[in-house]
Amino acid sequence: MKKNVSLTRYLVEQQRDDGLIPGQLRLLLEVVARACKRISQSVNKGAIGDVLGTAGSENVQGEVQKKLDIIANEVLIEANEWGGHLAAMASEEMEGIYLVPNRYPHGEYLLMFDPLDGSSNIDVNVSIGTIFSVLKKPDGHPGVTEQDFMQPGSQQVAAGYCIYGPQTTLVLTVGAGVAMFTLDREQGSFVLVQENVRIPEDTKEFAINMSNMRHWDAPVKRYVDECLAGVEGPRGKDFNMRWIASMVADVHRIMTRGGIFMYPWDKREPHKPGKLRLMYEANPMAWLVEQAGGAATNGKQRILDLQPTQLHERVSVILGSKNEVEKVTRYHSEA
Ligand code: P6P
Repeated sequence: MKKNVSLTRYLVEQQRDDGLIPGQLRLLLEVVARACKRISQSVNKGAIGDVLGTAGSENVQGEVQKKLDIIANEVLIEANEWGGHLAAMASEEMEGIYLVPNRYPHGEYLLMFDPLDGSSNIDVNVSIGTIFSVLKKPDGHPGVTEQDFMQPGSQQVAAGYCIYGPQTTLVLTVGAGVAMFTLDREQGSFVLVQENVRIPEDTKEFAINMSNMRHWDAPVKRYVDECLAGVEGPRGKDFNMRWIASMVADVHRIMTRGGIFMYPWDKREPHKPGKLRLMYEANPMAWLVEQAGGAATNGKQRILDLQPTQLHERVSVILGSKNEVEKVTRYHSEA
């Protein structure tokens, strides 16, 4: 891998060499990266920057908003609205879509994001992150409506996340594999640290919130029980467990060393298909994982094949090492 390649150079070379990144999309990705840099600066200030704690408001999901949720959302809106590459945006923190104001030029892309995922970890200094997904606006009609966003994850043209942890690292795909860029604060730019990321097809590490065990469906219980049975059980090997309760951090671990992440449907709120959001959490993460050789289903179907009907719809998520995801999915089909 070439040394000291900036995100800009990487994107220019990808644009020039394989044409996967049209100029407008390259511009969009650079703007999102710059916004993530600014969010990282706010996150890193913590109490010093008076950015911790709640904002005293709730988002459309009825979740208490943290100050940093609102800051991150505003940074992404302000950074992206004037560039001319977007037609509209959508965010976990906003009920409806955000149309680019008429005073700015409009482009052909739709940007969705969870501006700061893992908010419950902000005040306790545990890694959090920004997740984003890019679609193309459907042709054939002027203006943009929420219906234009209702595209399956397989239609994404770019997806990524930025994890604000010991390093600030941007992880990105445009459909030609996954690359990772770590922020060099001295240069002020993201530097390529890994390309062609591969997730091992097998693993000994599973991630799920075990406190919900009594609410799980039988296939999930069967899978986790077999992991817990260890080397004496049907799996013939011992497993380790991790749960950071920050999807970006749990997924980054899987992108780095393999594993399986599960936030499945459970009996607590049976009318909801799951906790995580399809459009701006599950879809971008599912594409990244698949591009790195992993798999992602809702227990029954490939996540990227799901046809969305609502902007903030939820979904059951099982993703990571291919052979483990296939096992859990098979258990659902056998149930
Ligand atoms: P629980 C964070 O709030 C989040 O949306 C994901 O980042 C994370 O994986 C999950 O919820 C954690 O949920 O129920 O374990 O707190």
